[in-house]
Amino acid sequence: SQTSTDRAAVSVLGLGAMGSALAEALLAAGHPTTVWNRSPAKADPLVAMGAVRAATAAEAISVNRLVVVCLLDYRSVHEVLDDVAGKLAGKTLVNLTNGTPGQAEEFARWAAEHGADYLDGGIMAVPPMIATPDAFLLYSGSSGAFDEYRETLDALGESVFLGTEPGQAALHDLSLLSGMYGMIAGILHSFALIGADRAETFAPLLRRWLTTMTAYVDGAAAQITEGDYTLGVVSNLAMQAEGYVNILRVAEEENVTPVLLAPLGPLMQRRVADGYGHEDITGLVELLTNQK
Ligand code: FVH
Repeated sequence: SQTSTDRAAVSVLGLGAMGSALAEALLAAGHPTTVWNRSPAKADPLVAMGAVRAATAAEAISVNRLVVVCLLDYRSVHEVLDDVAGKLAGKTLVNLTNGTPGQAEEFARWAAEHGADYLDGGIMAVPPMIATPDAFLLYSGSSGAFDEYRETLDALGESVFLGTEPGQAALHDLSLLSGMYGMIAGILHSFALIGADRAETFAPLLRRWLTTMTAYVDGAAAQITEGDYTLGVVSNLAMQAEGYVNILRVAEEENVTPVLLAPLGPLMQRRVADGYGHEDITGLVELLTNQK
């Protein structure tokens, strides 16, 4: 079995809820871990677990070749790293901060200008899921960095490499989050409709229904790939558009604002009016793209 000194040493910048979970997972997997946070007290529990405290971001970067950054946003990443850019030459920077593909690409260029190998990442987990089988992390950018540090990154959750375009991890991350927030919008609306009195008995029904309906994703992907929205259609759009009117009507009757669900109705009606009522609802994706 490996001792802690066999494992790559890592510096973690940013010890919020997520950065702390990442540092804890690295420590648990036997990686010598140096930690830094703007508010120093957040390092205390990790130091008690065996982490080394760095007094400054510059010190954290200096002591290890692998530097993991997990801050609130790209503004904070620049606030922390711009002043210490001179220390980045020869380092591998893994940035797990949420951002857009454009921000990731800009940051990859910035890192290259300062001599750092760059891997951008998106974390598909909440902090308690880190290092459990449910967690997966998306990466894109330097394939050399991914290959060299994959084992280390696997300590955080399953590592999924999406290629050398730095923006791909962010694009996948934000697309997955878009799916999640769309689902949350539906969940919030349905709870508002059912009311607080029935929330507890309604929850298992909602969970069962949503879990079953996620099978739609695979059929939709096949239809979108083929550009054929009649493939395997079982619930045609014209029928769904009629039923959707009732979803908006009951919201009005129950005094629930339809604001989260309303935009879908006119899109369905438009697609039906355009002659696609016999297709699956997936065809709406054509109304969503090329909107500039
Ligand atoms: N927590 C979650 O559920 C999600 C799961 C998916 C990935 N996200 C992203 O992870 C990034 C960090 O999120 P977090 O949960 O750790 O966020 P906080 O607990 O709020 O910690 C924020 C850290 O950022 C530091 N920070 C903020 N602004 C600055 C700045 N100007 N200069 C230096 N550091 C800054 C903050 O420091 P402090 O307030 O403790 O001093 C925390 O370390 C994020 O991109 C999520 O979208 C999490």
